[in-house]
Amino acid sequence: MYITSFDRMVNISTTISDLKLKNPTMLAAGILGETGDSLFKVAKGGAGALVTKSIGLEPREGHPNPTFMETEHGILNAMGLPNPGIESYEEEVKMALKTGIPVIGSIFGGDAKEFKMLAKKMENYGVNAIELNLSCPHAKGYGAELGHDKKKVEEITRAVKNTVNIPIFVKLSPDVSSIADIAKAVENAGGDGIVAINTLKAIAINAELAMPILSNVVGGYSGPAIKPIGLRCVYEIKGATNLPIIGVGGILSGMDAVEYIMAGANAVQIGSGVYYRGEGIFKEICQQIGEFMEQNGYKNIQEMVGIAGKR
Ligand code: RRO
Repeated sequence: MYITSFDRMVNISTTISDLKLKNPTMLAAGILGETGDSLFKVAKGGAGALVTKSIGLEPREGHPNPTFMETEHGILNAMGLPNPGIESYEEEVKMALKTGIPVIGSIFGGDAKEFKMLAKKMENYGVNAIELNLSCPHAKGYGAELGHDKKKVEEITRAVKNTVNIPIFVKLSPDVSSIADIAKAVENAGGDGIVAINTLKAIAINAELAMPILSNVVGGYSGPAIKPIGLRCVYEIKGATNLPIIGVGGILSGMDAVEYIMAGANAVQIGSGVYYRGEGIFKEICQQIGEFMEQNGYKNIQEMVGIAGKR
C-alpha cells in the first residue's frame, strides 16, 4: 500500500504466478545478488523481490578485467558469469530469505540436465521461484547461445517445470529475430512467466589503443539506452502469450516502470539503476509510481498492465 499526502490510497502490490509482491520492483540478476549481505541491503532499499546473481554448478571467476565500463548512455559488461557455485550458495539464499520478501534464484547451465540439478538445489534452499538465464549475451555454451533456439528453450523449460514445484520465469534476450516466438516456446513448455530483457550484445573500442576495451571484446549493454528496446519486447510478448511478464531494461524512474507496466509487464526489475542511484532507487521508484497512479486515477497496478496495447 502506498499512502499519499492527501490520505487517499493506491495499491501498488502485484502478483506474478504464485508470487505476491508488496510492490512491483525487483532487483535484477547480476547486481548485488552474489551474497546474502548485499541482497539484505537491497531489501532495505525497498525492493519487492530479490533475484540472485546467476548461479551455475561450479565456482567461476568470470572473464579477466576489464569486465565493465560506463558509456555515454549505458553500461557495458562482460563479467563472464562469476559466481561461487551452487554448493556454497545455500548460506546466501538462507540469509536473503530472512528479509521476508520473495527470493528468486537465477541459474545458468549448459543443458537441460544442468538446469534441472540447479533448480532442484535452489528449491531445496528455499527460494520462492526460479529464473532461468537463457540470455547472457557473451558466455560460450550458455545463456543466449541456448536461448535463441526455440526447441532448446522449450526443452529446458519443460525439464525444469517437471522437476520443481515453484514458479519458473525465463529471462530472454532481445538479440533474436522474434522474442515473441521464443516466449511462446516458454508458454508451451509450461513456464510461469517471462523476464524481458537481458543485456544486448555490444562492443566498445579504445581509439588510441586501436583495440576493444573489454577483455572479452563482446559485452552486454544495459541502462537508459535500452529502455525502448525492452518496451518493444514486453509489448510483443504481451501480444503473443498469456504469461505474466517482468519488464527489465533501463528503468531509472517511476515513469519508466509505469511505461513497462502499460506495455504489458506485471512487475519490473532494476539492475543498472542500482549502479547509478544505489539501493534507495527501489523506494524512489515506488513513491513515483504511487504518485503517478494517484494523479491519474489508477487504484491498482493490474488496471495499468498492458493498457498501452489495448487500442
Ligand atoms: O555475468 C555476466 O557477464 C552477465 C550475465 Br550472467 C547476464 O545474464 N547478462 C550480462 O549482461 N552479464
